[in-house]
Amino acid sequence: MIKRRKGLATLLTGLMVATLVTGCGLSSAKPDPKTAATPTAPTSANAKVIKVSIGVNEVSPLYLGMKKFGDLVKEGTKGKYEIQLYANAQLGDDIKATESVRMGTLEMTPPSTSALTGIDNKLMVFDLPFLFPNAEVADKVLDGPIGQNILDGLSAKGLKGLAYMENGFRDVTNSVREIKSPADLKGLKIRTMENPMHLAAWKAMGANPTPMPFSEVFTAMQQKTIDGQENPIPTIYLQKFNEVQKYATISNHVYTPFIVLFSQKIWDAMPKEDQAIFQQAALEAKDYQRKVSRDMVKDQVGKLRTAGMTVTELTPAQLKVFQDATKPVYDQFADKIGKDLVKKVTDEVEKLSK
Ligand code: TK8
Repeated sequence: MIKRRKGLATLLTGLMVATLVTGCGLSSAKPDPKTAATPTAPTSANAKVIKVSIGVNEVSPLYLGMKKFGDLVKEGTKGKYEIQLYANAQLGDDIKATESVRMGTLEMTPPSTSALTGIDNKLMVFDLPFLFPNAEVADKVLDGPIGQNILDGLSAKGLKGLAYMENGFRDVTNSVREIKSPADLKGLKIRTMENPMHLAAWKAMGANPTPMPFSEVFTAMQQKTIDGQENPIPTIYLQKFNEVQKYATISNHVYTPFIVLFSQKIWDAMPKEDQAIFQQAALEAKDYQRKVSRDMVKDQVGKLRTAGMTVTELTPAQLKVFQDATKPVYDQFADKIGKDLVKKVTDEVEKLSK
């Protein structure tokens, strides 16, 4: 719940202001609205605290994006709210943190959409392999009516969706061998997010997929209970996966959004003018965060090579083999997602890709 923290100084100030404004104590006269003291701008001691659970670390594009969000909210509400960021899934991994937000015991979390398919199957449309050809098309679909409609539908599930930030195009890493074709994946234990389509796609590519929460991935690779994982370049580099992975392949096999979620219960109790500031802050922070993420990808591929990883870039022909291997997943999950939504998204992507 939103908690008010009162420092003693603020309490005294508050009491003094209350005395002046309400007329109790020093004066019994009804305060004259023209001269009544304006409420003091909240200091951090009495700001309303909004806690945010973030699954990745403090140098990730996501953390930087949520910090930007917090700065914009603090500025826009003149310090009435304080956004407190908790990195590395301290308050729970994607699924657990989202459940806390739904219950209203946590204010916010920005998980990967892939972790939420248990809440709303429509989100699985973004897990369709090779759906988006580039980030510009992804932005247009996510920020357009299709993405907004999915955000709006989450309200019925106790989640106020504010915006989509960028997790990004996912690439596969492993500690066993260089991957140039699905055949190279044979028998490799590849960790996936807890999402049925990801499991199916990696099975279709010949791997042995193992779902687990993100916070367990580094240790599992270190202990070799899994051979590899798949995530965008900034996650691979900034979470130091190069320390436990020798090979990376730029497969860009799917684009994952992060979805900025607020507890609907807590949102509904907020003044409308505060809601508007939060919503605008999320939209501005999203644009900032996507740029941070894309700038990082540009130079972190080279940094992974400098750190000793073999980073393989696929030829168009090699990429097509992966695309063909994952095609059956579209039919396999069309009913679960909703055939009309799949068609709407693929038609929109085709139109935007011309
Ligand atoms: C972070 C996760 C993560 C995701 C994954 O909250 O689980 O692999 O890509 O980074 O959402």
